[in-house]
Amino acid sequence: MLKNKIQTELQNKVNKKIAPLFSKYDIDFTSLESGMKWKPIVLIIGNYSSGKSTLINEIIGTEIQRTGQAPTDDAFTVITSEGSNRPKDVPGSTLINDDNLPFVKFRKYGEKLTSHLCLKNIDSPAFENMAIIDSPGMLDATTEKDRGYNYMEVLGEFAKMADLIVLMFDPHKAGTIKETYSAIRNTLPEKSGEDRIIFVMSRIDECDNISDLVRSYGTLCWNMSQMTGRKDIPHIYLTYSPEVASTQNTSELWPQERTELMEKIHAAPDLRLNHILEDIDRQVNELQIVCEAVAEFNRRGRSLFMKIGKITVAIGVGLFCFGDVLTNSILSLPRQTLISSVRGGTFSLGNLLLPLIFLCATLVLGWIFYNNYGFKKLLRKTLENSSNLVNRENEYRRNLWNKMQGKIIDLVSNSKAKDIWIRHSGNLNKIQRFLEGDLKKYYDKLRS
Ligand SMILES: Nc1nc2c(ncn2[C@@H]2O[C@H](COP(=O)(O)OP(=O)(O)OP(=O)(O)O)[C@@H](O)[C@H]2O)c(=O)[nH]1
Ligand SMILES: [Mg+2]
Repeated sequence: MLKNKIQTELQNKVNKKIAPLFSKYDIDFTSLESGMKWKPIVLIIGNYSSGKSTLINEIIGTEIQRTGQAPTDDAFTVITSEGSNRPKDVPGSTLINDDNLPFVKFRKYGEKLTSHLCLKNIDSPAFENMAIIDSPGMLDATTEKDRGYNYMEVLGEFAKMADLIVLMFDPHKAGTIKETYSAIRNTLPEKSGEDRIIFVMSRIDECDNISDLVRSYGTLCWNMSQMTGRKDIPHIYLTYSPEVASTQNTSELWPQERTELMEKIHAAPDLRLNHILEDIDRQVNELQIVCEAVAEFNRRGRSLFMKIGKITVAIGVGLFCFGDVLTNSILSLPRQTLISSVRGGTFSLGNLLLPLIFLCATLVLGWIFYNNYGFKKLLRKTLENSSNLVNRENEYRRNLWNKMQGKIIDLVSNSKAKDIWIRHSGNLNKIQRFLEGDLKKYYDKLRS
């Protein structure tokens, strides 16, 4: 309950202090917003027939999901307890239009996904504060294209919302883990995403013997080290469903980590607040790097403006004093120059006319030069080498840059010459204060 209170408080703070900045820099805020809104989510993904629905039925204790040897599920099914106010089955079209649910963002994937999305409202106290999502099993790359929506991207979107992702494989398809993993990895926070995913090799009872199992396990480990680039292999849960296991005496023959896996899944809600903090942390850091880059571009624009301005003013003053001397010697106009009128004590306002015209014309030309040439050149040069807009001193900053580069280039290339006067330091301070003050406070609260 205390955690719920902290979550609401944090949500209010983000909406008040940070949300307006996201829209200022044209950064999508909806995923952060929807992430904070709903209950903890466990997402089950993996190859078709790897035992996803069987595991879910086991967790819930009823045959809520259909199971079968051929590809069975072609829909994303959200299973949760929403109370008696909601019907037992809620179609995708309702889900994507309900602002209180985090599925509005799926609207953009169109009718094909909407008709393959649904919510099953079950009567179970354990699921009042938790939802579990069953997903269509992964097929091969060519068949994926026939779904009519970008399956991998949608998977990534679900992964972003999830507090725990269970990635399931069976011994027959241990080699196809890579695509699924890379689809979700990029969507998770850089530093901590790893511990949101658990790897499960299911249906191990179907291995004929231990050496068969070891071979499959070895393939899986090899693929994992290839995709994570790490030598340490994360824990892989080796499980089977006792209810459908094919071998007799399975308990004696095979290791079984099903209970531990179940405990992990049931403990997922506890990770919720931490994940919300990590997500906010990641997105506010993304916002910060965008803000820094735009601020740097504007600073360069102002410094160029000052440089051109100084030269323009120097020329303007020169022409103000001596321009009429020049025209006088060439065209004999004006008859009396400003300097000679001052010297001869015959100065009148009329003597200022031509010098002022010179001065104003120079200033106007300077502005035109800055506007039509200087600023455009600066813009071109900056875009050619945009990566030096911000410091990218470490891996974390470089990754942030890679992720936000497109947005930064968009913002910079759409900026106008007059925009250089927009100061971003106030926004940067706000972001910094939020990261170092508010967010830290919540991390500490969570630890205590
Ligand atoms: N022997 C054995 N069979 C299993 C196990 N888990 C699931 N099965 C069977 O494997 C088949 C596929 O299981 P599902 O739970 O439907 O697999 P899924 O991952 O949901 O598949 P899709 O919905 O098609 O993506 C079913 O016939 C299950 O009865 C297991 O641990 N051992
Ligand atoms: Mg299924």
